[in-house]
Amino acid sequence: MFWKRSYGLIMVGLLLVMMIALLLSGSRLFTDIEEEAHIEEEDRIVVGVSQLGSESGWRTANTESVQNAFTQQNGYFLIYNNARQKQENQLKAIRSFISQRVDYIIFSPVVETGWETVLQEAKQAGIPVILMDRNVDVEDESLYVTCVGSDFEKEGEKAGHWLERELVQRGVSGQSVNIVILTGTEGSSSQIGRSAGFATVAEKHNNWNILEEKCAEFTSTKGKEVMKTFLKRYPDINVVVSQNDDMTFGAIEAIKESGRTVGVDGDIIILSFDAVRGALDMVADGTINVDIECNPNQGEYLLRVIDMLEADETVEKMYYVEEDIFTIENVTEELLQERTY
Ligand code: GYE
Repeated sequence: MFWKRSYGLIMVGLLLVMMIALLLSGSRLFTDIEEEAHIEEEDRIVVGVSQLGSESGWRTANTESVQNAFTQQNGYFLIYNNARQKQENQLKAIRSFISQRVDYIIFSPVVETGWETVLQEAKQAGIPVILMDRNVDVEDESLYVTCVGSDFEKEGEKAGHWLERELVQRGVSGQSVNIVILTGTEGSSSQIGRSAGFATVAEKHNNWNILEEKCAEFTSTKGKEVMKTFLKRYPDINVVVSQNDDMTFGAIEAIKESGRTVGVDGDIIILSFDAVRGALDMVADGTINVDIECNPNQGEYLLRVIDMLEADETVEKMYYVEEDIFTIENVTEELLQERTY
């Protein structure tokens, strides 16, 4: 009896000792990993990225490019925030990056205005700010270090010049042409630049009638909605200029549902921007006449800029990414295979 009881006690005691030992070693193990992570983190460059949203295929590709660039293997610790199209969310994210004392702030400004105060705060905290994709409209350019993005005005001009050539080729350059324009987020660099660039070409042609220019927020749903109202209002549209592929997808749906046809063999000419994979497929099959490329792969460029800053080299105020223009003539099977976005 006694033997049995003391055996039981010994067993309970042993179990307790084992559990304590396990707990101790467990927590030690935990601390070790934490310490290691901490040390590694300290060596890494901490980057706070405020992405403006996830409105389009282009944006998804842009986010992926950034996330693939600022990896642990590349020596970075990335704090990423999606502002869901709201400037106030971007302001909040930037302020939180400042209070976390990140090494660099990167952000893609949803619109161009309203950034002075927060940029001043970042400057006072000594944190360099890099703009990606879109630009800001500030008097004091020292509020940001550099911008990696596209020449949106040039993109707009490319669209205009393509249309000039196309009308000549069709032998209708002397006739009146009715154009509608679907614009992206009002006040964003991409909207401002593309509108201005196209307008400079359009102004040279008295026979180009811009029937209406309306915001469809860079989304497919809005693109369809706005195109529907255009089709109801104007029975004689010849050309649609859509400032991104997502709006183009929606607009094409609306046009087809209305019984009209688009593209190379259709009666409405479609000009689009971005050249994401899905749209290039539609260029290849003749649904979209031309797509002005906007390159979302900006991660690599941003890495290079930070390398230069880390090496105390002077950087330029603006870095433009490389961009092409696509029609049925140059969208090859090979290009479609290679396209990563
Ligand atoms: O064209 C559009 C996106 O600013 C270049 O934003 C970017 C634009 C792009 O949502 O698809």
